[in-house]
Amino acid sequence: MTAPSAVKAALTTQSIETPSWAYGNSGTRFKVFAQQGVPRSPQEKLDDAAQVHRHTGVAPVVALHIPWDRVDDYAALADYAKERGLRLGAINSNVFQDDDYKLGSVCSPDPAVRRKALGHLLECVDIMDATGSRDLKLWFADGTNYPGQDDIRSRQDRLAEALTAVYERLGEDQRMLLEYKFFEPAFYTTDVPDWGTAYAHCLKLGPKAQVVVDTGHHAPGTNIEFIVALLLREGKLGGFDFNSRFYADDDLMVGAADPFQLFRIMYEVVRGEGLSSEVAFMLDQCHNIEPKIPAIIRSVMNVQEATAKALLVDRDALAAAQAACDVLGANAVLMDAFNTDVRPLLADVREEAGLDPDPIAAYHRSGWAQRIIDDRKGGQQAGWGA
Ligand code: LRH
Ligand code: MN
Ligand code: MN
Repeated sequence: MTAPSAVKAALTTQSIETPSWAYGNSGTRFKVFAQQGVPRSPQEKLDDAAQVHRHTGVAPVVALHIPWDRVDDYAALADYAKERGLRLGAINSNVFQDDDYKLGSVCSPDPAVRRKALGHLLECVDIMDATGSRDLKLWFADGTNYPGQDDIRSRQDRLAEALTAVYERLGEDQRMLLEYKFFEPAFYTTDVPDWGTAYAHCLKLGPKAQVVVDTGHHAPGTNIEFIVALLLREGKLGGFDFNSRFYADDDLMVGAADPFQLFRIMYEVVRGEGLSSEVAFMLDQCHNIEPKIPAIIRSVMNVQEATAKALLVDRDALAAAQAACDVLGANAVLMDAFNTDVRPLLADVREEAGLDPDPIAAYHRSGWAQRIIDDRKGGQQAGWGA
């Protein structure tokens, strides 16, 4: 059994990156239900992220989405984050919210559109230089809706060309994380639909290109932990976009739909030494109906709980059972860890770090929720596209 002190030590080193867009308003294509007190600027999103970090102690990094978080001075935004005990994380590019991208961005058949998209990606690297961010996250909405609409292979060539140009622009310590998604908004072909396509491109590009696994981007029933194990084994797992799904790309709180799946993923991370590596543990969620800050705190706690359970797996006993071909015994070792209530352990971890053992209760007591409702009057609330 892993010593509780080792489990606690590993838990305090984990850092969970929260997405700026989760603090803003979001919804479905049917309706955005605006909430009171929602940030009106990237700075106010950072103010909220600082509350998440204040109560959890493990969320010091915030991912930005460009142009949703466009500012005149990115270095000043990084300073603003630093003053609040935060740092800016992945820069998420956005080549999907412009009329020009109707037929795709870097894969579009139109060279002018491809140039525009590449220009944006390169601008994102400039922003990384200013913010000190390590990661550029690339997700392409590119694809086609109808058979014959465009040439599948030519689109791959165009993709490779753009990725190569971005790769060559990366600085020494910068990485590009290529995200895949099996469908939506394209419904027939998607140009980066799966880990295999992302991996093939990243492998050709080189070590600074890594795959990002958004847990909501798979067909139902996909064994995501297998993908995680494989990518880690190949040194190609750049990070996660954590969220959960019941149906499609639901972007619900991570661990809400299937905590067992999250545990299995985190077990493969622990098994593959991913906790102590460069893997970025990012959230990519939208809180459409629930209050945003406590939902993000809950998500951070869900990742911590899955990580704690994964760390508790008795790996010696598991290896012994596996070597002895003891199917039921091996499965029992894994299930023992999953069925352990790790909340007291995490409460200890927090108390030892000088935090309240119950981050959500502490947030509610802090008065922040009322303060932002009172203070954030006027102006345009942040949301998808703002
Ligand atoms: C695409 C995606 C990608 C985007 C984010 C807002 O579905 O997962 O990561 O940048 O949503
Ligand atoms: Mn994502
Ligand atoms: Mn998504």
